[in-house]
Amino acid sequence: MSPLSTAAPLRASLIGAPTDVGAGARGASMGPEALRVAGIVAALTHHGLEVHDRGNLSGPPNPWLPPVQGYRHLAEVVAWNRAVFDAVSAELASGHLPILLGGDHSLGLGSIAAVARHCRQQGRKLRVLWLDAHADFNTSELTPSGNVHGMPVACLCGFGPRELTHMGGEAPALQPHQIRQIGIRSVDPGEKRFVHEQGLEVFDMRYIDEHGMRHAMEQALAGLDEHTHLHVSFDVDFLDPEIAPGVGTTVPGGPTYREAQLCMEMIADTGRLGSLDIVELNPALDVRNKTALLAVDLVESLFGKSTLMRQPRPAR
Ligand SMILES: [Mn+2]
Repeated sequence: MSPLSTAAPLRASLIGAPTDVGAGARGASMGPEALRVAGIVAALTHHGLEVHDRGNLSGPPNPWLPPVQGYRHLAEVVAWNRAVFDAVSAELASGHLPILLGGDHSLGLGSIAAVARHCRQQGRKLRVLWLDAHADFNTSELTPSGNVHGMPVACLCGFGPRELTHMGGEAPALQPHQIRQIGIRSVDPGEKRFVHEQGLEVFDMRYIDEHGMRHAMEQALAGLDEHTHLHVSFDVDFLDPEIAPGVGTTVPGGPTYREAQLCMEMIADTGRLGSLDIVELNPALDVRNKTALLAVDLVESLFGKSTLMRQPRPAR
């Protein structure tokens, strides 16, 4: 273990994945650059992190075609997710905290598959917080659209095409009990039944209305210990569209600015954050980059307190 007196700064790596092949609207492909323009590197550096911007991954362009057998752009989604899987795996192996700059939320699949494999190899527990307006638990049979950004949680739990469910070798990458979904307020009817069948723990907006964000987060973060890797998959449409208009699939009635801040601060307080996705930011629909600026502001909260409270990471 590192001596306490020489606590090394937390090293984080930004991985841009400029694609919208999994989405139903074009524009999330511009997300990584909008987050950089909004100052994500300076914000994280300000909080004591050593930030390595790895630039952007590359992959196939968006062919903008209708779904084939229930999936839209499956080959392209697979290619982008493989690139994300490899990049996130490499950062974890070198002891860096990967921050995926999406891109649409189908990329959560490659990112979390890499994190799950890393945790299996290291014998660490994994908890995934899925901050989103949507459950993203569709399958090709249930989905009305075929857009794969509505399916990553189902794929991670083993339901989907083999190329996606087996991204990390073993399938399923995750068990439903490892996931907590927060802010959910738009679920397709068939998807809703499937979420219940699989026993996903969901803190939807009704729950947050009735019990408050503090109680929801206490429940979602319960049971973490020093052996737990916490992954946050932050879909920007989690936020209320009044404050975050720059997303492809706005749903009214999301968390307010203060509720979102509290959510991030409570995650920071655990000191367990090990990896992060920031996805679905769509600059084409934003207003003077305000949604990107808000996302950066919230990500600062996600790291602000934890950098002071965090234990020095073991030397590798
Ligand atoms: Mn999502």
